[in-house]
Amino acid sequence: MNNSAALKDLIVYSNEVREALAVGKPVVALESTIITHGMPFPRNVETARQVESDIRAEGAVPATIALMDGKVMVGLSDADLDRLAQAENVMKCSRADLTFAIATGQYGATTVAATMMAAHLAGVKVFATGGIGGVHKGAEESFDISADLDELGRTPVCVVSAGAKALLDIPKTLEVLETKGVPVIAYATEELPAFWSRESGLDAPYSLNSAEEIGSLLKMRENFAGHGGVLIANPVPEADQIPRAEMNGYIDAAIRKAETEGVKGKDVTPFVLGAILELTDGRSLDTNIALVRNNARLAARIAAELV
Ligand code: PSU
Ligand code: MN
Repeated sequence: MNNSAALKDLIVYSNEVREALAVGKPVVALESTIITHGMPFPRNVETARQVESDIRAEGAVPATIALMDGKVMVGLSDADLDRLAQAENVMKCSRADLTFAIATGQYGATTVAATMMAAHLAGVKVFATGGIGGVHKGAEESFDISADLDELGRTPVCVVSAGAKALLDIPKTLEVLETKGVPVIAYATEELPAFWSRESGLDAPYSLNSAEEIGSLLKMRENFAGHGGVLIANPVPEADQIPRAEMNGYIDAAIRKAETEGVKGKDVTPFVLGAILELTDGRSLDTNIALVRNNARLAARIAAELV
């Protein structure tokens, strides 16, 4: 048995997801790091439930992915979601962490990379998140480049995001995505969105204006052997955004705080997000929730094009 077959055997589907896959209903994968490391309790669980119901309202089925008791959960019950959201010391799991979390039976929240792996093995082609990890500012010194980029380069899942957070080096992130062969497509805008802000100051490599057009691109891409993922960058709704100039001030301050406190490695993103939450008096969280919901709705419409 090869490794991916073994990982596949560890998948536990919720009844709703199993039935949806069996009858060919659209399914949208959701990550869990955003719940455990991206947002504070209880708004994390409220948001996770809200996003699931947004997906159902569009006629698709949500498949929130997490690691629990040595299994890869694809679709969480309400009780599982509560257990995960309230558990202490949940591991943030990217590709490098999956085996450890599974082997030791710990609770693991999956990042974009790990969620893509599980979604692909489960047969789920579309995944909604907030923002992807990328090349961190100062990566030329720290070498901090998210495994999300590598996964996008190798795993054929469409990731619907609100672009890359401006706490990353967005131009370098785009360069790496290009190197890894990942089409980056802005939705209904020519400019690459930057998570909390609709603007990044950078042109998006490509732009498409409907779920239908994105669906046909994905169907075309399936014909290419060895293709990896596609990244959709969906701008946060105007009414919910924090403009770029204002956001840059908060981001710089939060990164300085992380440096002063010596935060390193996989702790950097959660720490900086927490610092930004404080600096914006909670406004960044409202924006984060709005953009995840917006991405979930678009992902559901894209998933409907693929069935
Ligand atoms: N962006 C957010 N909240 C998050 C993340 C990104 O607003 O919680 C998470 C995602 O799971 C993403 C991960 O895949 O951070 C990237 O972490 P790293 O840079 O360590 O790969
Ligand atoms: Mn990192």
